[in-house]
Amino acid sequence: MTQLVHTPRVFSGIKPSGGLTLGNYLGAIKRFVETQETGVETLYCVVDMHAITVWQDPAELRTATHEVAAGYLAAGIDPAKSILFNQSQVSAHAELGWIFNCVARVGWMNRMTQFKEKAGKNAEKQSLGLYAYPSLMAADILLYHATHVPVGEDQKQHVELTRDIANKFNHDFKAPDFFPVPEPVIEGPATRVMNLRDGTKKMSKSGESDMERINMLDDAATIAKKFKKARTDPDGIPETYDDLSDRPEARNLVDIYASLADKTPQDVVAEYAGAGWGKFKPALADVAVEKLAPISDEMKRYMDDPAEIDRILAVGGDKARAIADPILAKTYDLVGFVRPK
Ligand code: AQP
Repeated sequence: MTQLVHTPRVFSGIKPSGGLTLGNYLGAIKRFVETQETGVETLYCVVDMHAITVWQDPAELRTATHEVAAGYLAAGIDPAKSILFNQSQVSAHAELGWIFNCVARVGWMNRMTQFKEKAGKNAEKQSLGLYAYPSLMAADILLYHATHVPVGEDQKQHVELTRDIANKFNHDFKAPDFFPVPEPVIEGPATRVMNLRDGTKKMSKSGESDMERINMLDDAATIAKKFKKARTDPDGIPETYDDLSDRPEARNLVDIYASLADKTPQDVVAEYAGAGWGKFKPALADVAVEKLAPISDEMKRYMDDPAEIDRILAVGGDKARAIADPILAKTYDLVGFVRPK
């Protein structure tokens, strides 16, 4: 239905809440680049307004915004092919986000597992923004009438909530098909890269210990050390991938290898069947360094020239506003807001 009335358009974002991790790269950026090359219209955002849902030191937020933008560019996002910008440059995100706060129901927000995980036992002390985060994310996507949202597994529930918001808005304001009902696109062997110290938790920028994640700016020696110390079990690589189903740490390392090497996890298991970790971990570190070093070198080059990053983001912001402003104006008309004609 959606595809019949809306031209395919892809939106996704990454929040600058710290340095980029291998999870962000494999679960998001690598796939964003592949999507860009299919020729579909793509918008990629540094979602800085989401970052401040937890405290960010202002200077560190600026640096992290530059790092995420540098990560996009270094990995192959081409500003001539994709619209690359940071969220706070397009004020329509906040404006549509407010409308969606009035469409979404408190009960829907209460079901969001990411809030529960992040808030833990201290829900009362979290910012209201952290709780409302998913309706701002719905605005990010629907402001551009995006039809497809490539994300990691952890964001699936938020895209589903975006679908609910789109449907409710279209229904309440008697505007069938005004907002597309977007599809989450969750593909590949690394849709959920796990923490290197605990295979039941995902790898996060803001995880407690640096040893639990690979940062995109880690050097070769650090990458090798982190994989060497990654938690595993006494068994090595089994005969089949299915044998890894209840071995989360071991499966995670195989999945990371597969995604980096552009192989299937089944092929990786077949190649290393019977090998111990003493053989597999150095091979994993080698493939990681081979794939990540050129990206991190390029990231550093961009980060040495923040004015160039700012220029690219400003151009992207102009292009994003050109799509967003008419959609927001139409939304205001549907809601009944009076605005200058
Ligand atoms: N571990 C992961 N595996 C696969 N995909 C991941 N993504 C994040 N972590 C993994 C995907 O990266 C995109 C951007 O995510 P984000 O930075 O906006 O938010 P997040 O998912 O909350 O990321 P972090 O690293 O866990 O940040 P913090 O620690 O600050 O909350 C999304 O598509 C996400 O799925």
